[in-house]
Amino acid sequence: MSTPAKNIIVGTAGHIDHGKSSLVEALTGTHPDRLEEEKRRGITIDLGFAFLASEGVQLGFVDVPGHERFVGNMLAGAAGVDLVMLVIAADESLKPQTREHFDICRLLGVQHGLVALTKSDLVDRDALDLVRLEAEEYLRGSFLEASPMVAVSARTGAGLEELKKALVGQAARVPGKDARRDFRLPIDRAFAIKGFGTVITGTLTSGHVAPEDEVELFPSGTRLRVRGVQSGGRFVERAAAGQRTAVNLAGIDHHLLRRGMTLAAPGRYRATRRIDVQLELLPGAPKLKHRAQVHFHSGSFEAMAEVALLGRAELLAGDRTFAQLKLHESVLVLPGDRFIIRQSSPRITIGGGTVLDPMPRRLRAGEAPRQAYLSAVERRDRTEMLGTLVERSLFGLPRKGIAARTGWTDPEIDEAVRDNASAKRIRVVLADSPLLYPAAAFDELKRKVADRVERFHRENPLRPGIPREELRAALARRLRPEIFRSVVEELVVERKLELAGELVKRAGAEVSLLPEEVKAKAEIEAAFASAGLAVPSVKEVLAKLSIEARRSEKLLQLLLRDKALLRVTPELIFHRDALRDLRGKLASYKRAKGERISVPVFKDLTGITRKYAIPLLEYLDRERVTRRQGDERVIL
Ligand SMILES: Nc1nc2c(ncn2[C@@H]2O[C@H](COP(=O)(O)OP(=O)(O)OP(=O)(O)O)[C@@H](O)[C@H]2O)c(=O)[nH]1
Ligand SMILES: [Mg+2]
Repeated sequence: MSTPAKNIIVGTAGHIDHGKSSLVEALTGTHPDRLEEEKRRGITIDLGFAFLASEGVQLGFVDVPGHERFVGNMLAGAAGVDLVMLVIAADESLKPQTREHFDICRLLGVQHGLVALTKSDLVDRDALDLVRLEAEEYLRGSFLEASPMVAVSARTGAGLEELKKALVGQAARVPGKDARRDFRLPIDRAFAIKGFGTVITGTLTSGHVAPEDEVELFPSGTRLRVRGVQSGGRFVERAAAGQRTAVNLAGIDHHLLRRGMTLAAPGRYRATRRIDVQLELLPGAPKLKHRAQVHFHSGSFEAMAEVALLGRAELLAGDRTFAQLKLHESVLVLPGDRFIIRQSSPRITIGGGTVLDPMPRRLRAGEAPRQAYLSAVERRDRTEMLGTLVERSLFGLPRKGIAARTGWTDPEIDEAVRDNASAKRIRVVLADSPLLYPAAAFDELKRKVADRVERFHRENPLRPGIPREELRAALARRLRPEIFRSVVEELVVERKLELAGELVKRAGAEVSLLPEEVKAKAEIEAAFASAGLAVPSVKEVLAKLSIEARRSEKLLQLLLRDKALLRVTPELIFHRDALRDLRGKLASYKRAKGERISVPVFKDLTGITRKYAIPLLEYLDRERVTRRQGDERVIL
């Protein structure tokens, strides 16, 4: 099996008319300008694409317009670039968009590239040397400082072979994009092809895509089916990160798709309009005020945004800070994504930075905890990030929301969860989706629950335990039921608490009575036991006791709970033995006299008045000892 080719995106950059498109054509054989208007005016307006395979490397060229009015289009193409080919015309040297494009590449985090000194056929050796010196000086200290600088002519072909070699050499140094991450493809074009239907194109920035995949469209969240995939102008079984990719989509009209939207793995991410970022202002840019309006560009997306600076009133040229951006439209971005900001008038690039948190809370005073989190994101310390996220979550962090927040793959999420759990920083509580909870807060809850149960026993010595719901209501506001359940369960496992139905009690807790209560309880029971079926009223019995009503009422409840006494009607309570005797009497009556018994006979048999007889018979009916039939009862 041959190793798959390395896929590298090469982006052109440079001033208008400096020969970018001509050079791409000279290298690949494809002229990247496709629009009628481009051909007529002889300038590039929108992105163009071409391909070159050389020595096991697949180079996908993204050719951008140099015109200052089309920097927006340039940005959409520059977003996926691995390697920049900075084009400087030998007869003109550095020009405004040479600088602006190069600034953009730096802000986007491009790490590799080379310089092509084009139109070398138009200048003599001295002039060429001068341009070379100017370019070297400009690039000193940048990522292109030590990169190849090749003089070429698209017209004569001079230097082209050397340039190709240099490109392949640089491509070998690019780490490339990660096909193992989850799928994401920012859309840069959408159109329809007869016989195929809707097609979108873009630079596949992560993961891979294949026919029949389900994908999610952002920001709308629409789920779509991939019908076919092309890469480098051919149908492929699967396209991987780093490739220019065309995706044929089923079930959607191409008018509903636009540059700036994104296709991504389904069910993982969420579009956002508020993001926390690290923001950097270019040297030489005008200062940026708190709440300034800017144009925001990320991937192929562009929208207006308001910049809220964290903890300062303005940002000066060359400075960097944490900031929160409020976008006028929704976008899918993930931590680590780069972005550019431009001002409205004059329309120039003023800065850019890195997305740190795509789902931050609204800005408020006292932002120290946010800065701690943002610093962890900047360091790309996943364990710390997750720990901080969980600690900042008020009600626990659902496992299923982490991908949208971080862009991590499932194995990465699992690892960060494991690390934090084994360091005892977080607790994993089982729920529909596992819920991550700060360990310190969990332990605090355990203490609170144990204390609350303890206090309940102290204040209610005659009650066997606190009802679950009462216990929960006494704890933190808006505590998730899963957390509460898990706290109680753990205390039960640790043999600190016990459950009895809906009651929670201290392990081993028994209702403890004072000597006078023990006596009173016995008196209540005796009063009913000695009365047989002709029971006294509850009031009467309790009134005779030497303790106050509230306590005697509780003692009665205890007797009822233990089933020493039974409540037959709200007013009538009988002793358990009296009712057992009654059942016995009915059984022997049935054996001796048959199964039918009338109310008068029942009264005679038991020696009680109608006042007790009727409620007792109804009780026996309910208990299925007897069944009413006309005026009589059948003993069952
Ligand atoms: N003599 C000479 N002319 C060139 C060379 N390369 C490009 N040109 C000419 O320069 C003009 C601009 O070339 P393009 O390739 O369109 O320039 P570009 O940088 O793509 O321009 P934009 O995309 O509009 O920014 C065209 O007329 C080309 O024929 C070269 O190596 N030598
Ligand atoms: Mg061009």
